[in-house]
Amino acid sequence: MKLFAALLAGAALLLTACGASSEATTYSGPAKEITVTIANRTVTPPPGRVEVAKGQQVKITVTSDVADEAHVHGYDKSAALAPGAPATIDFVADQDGLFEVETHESGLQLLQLAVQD
Ligand SMILES: [Cu+2]
Repeated sequence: MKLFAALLAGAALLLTACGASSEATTYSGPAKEITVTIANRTVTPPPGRVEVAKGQQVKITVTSDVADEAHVHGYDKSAALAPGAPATIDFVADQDGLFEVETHESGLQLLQLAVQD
């Protein structure tokens, strides 16, 4: 019984600590969903800057008409692209800065991710 009470107290402490630290830093808005299509080496929408809040979840969905690899620089996240099949790179933008998103086989720039506090 004593052990059980100690475990409960420990769990309560952990919960308190967790709540306190996440309040200051966690972005609570919706995920940023970005959709890019590549056909005949043309990127749609045309490559541009996409603004994201630091801490925001980002989902980049890429569909290419040829096999390729999409890559988010800085975060170093990538996804293999099969012809005509959408692939999603899903991550939390926890570092600020300007990051290129590109394809490796075709060498196209898809967008620039601008992550700001
Ligand atoms: Cu790259």
